[in-house]
Amino acid sequence: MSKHRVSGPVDPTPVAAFETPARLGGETHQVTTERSETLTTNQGVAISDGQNSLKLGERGPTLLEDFILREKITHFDHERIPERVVHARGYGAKGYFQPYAAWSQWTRAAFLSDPVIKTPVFVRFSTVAGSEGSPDCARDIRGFSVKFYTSEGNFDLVGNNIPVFFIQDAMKFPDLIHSVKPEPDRGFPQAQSAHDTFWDFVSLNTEATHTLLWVMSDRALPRSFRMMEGFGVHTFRFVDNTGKSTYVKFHWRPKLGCASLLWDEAVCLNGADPDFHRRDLWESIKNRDFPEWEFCVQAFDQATADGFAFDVLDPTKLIPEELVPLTPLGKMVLDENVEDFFAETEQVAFCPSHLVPGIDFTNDPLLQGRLFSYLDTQLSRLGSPNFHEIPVNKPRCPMRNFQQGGHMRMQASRGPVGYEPNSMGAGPRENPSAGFQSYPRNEKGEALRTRPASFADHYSQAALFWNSMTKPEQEHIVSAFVFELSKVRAQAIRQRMVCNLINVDLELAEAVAEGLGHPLPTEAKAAALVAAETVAYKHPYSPTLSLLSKVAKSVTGKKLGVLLFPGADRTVVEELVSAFEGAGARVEFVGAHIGGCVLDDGSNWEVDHTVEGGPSVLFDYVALVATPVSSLGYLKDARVWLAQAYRHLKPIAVGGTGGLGFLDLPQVALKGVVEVSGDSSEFLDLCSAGRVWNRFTAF
Ligand code: HDE
Repeated sequence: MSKHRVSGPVDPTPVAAFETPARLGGETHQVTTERSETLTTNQGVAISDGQNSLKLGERGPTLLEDFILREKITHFDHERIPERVVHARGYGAKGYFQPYAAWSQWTRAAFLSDPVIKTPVFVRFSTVAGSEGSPDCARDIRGFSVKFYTSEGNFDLVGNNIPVFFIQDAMKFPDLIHSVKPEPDRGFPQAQSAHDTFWDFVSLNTEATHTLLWVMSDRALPRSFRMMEGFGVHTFRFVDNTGKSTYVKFHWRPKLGCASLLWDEAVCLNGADPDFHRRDLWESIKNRDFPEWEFCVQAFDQATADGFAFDVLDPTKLIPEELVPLTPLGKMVLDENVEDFFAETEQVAFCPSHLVPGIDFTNDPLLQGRLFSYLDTQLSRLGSPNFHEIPVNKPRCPMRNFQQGGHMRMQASRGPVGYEPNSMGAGPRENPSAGFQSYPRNEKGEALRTRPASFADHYSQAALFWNSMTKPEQEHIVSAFVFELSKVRAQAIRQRMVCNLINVDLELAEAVAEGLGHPLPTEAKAAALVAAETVAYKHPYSPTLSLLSKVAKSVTGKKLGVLLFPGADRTVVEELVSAFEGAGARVEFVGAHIGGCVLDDGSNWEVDHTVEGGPSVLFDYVALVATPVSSLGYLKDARVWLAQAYRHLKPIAVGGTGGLGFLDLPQVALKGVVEVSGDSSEFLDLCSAGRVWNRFTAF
């Protein structure tokens, strides 16, 4: 009960410091006139007046000699750097990685060699298509980038929350991104794939079909970064001390399980709180609810790879876990928020080419292109080949070579020798045993611009994904296709896309066609069915692909919103807080006024939001503690608040003297709605089970 403060009457005297409520991090913001430090220019010169520029006479022109004004404005003018061309909208946090055991049977990487080693990490989550100021809850793939500051140098694992990608060859990346970004003539739509150019491109490039199914699924609407899986996508290699190579696919598994938003919820959230995901991450770290992931690999050898009906170098394919199970290698915990968003999250520079000994690339043609692209993009974004000297990018192990000069060079050269080898005994030397050695691949062949035949199957794994979904997940995929394609102006594009879907599943294609109101052309149907017979690879069902199968049966890490009415029963309020906080959830209060809500015992209960500022969409579960004497206007707001939660299939509790009668609903509609009084265990159980999926079948 301790965290929820009950305040007395409002003190009208001004205060020198204000606090964010304990539940939101309990920060103290100082508003003090006492000077602890002197304001200075960037040259360290103390500033006597920071409010007025230097003028000739009281009402005269500003003088050019005002170096303090010019320095301040010049710095301000240059505050922005180019945003990332993709993944511009992102949020970072810091933490550590620790292996569960020594993994030397697979890799010589030091950070995986001993369970006592804690390696610091910086992680950045992002959306792909939107610009830096776009909303968090857009339908999109999420970036999941991890920088491991290992004792042997930085290892960047720059992955996504979806295990496959749209294209097979780096050559197509600029086209893909141009198609999803705002159309160049009009500059919109922002952060959306629901427009002609994207669907034109992906319907012409059928290799995108598998990833499209993922992006139309609930995976593209994560509830929280903390409840999202991560994937390295490409096949990488581990290399051990003897030079033996083992293929690996990297996976991150969230400790809180997976959870996603409904489409309508995401749309509402983008208005109610465009920072929903970043706020969620920041608040949970601030509250010491540290997000955690298990780092896992699917490890396999060449013979196993040769036995698959797909090519492990094709980034549009995953390896079903039934074929190669996951081995958890260790855990990553994020326990520190960034101190300065720009210095860290904006300036962090991830490059898939940042490897450490013991890890190596494969010939995946998408990965090969990325090895060039990221270093190149940092030069234009951060403006200097010295971006590795920015603290967030700097290795935490000794770093020494003979590179010199360049914009914003920080590191001073030592002595007269700037080259190697040298005979003057100066500087670092190569280290053949500890140094990075590329895996000695034995490659030969002609220089060709071609795609291997082993990359030609574009549909089998899309079908596998579709078949592995539960009923609600399949319905969401259909609705997403219908929504997105309904925004496409060109009918031919809509038609082409629906015809492609016949190759995945006839029922899927028919459902989308019906939603759009376009009948499926009979010839396309017949041709696709014949083609389906010739598909080489058939893996009918992989339960681990379903997100719903990974939802944790617990309220831990989730949020309960309690709507309070004046005169609400304090014992009910306290019971909810103790039950939900005890189970690891957070509880926030919504009231008519931000100044608090007076409860039945006369105390003033602190609230976090007004009804308008705290719509029910912000919460996973909602409760209403009502009284029969409530004001009519507020009652109307409360009904809208609840109706939205009801529509979003959220468990609902109604407590206090108002009781369930308040809702004025027929008994049959009360699916997932319970009454709470002295004991909220029934409500807690309901919430632990997740959304009330069968609510609408109740009618
Ligand atoms: Fe990226 N990608 N990408 N990408 N990507 C960038 O690098 C690129 C791809 C991913 O939090 C850029 O620093 C090419 C796959 C993430 O800072 C850029 C190709 C995957 C992030 C770039 C791909 C990713 C980026 C933009 C195809 C999942 C955010 C800014 C050959 C495995 C990193 C930057 C962060 C960012 C290029 C494909 C993930 C332009 C050319 C596949 C998570 O360099």
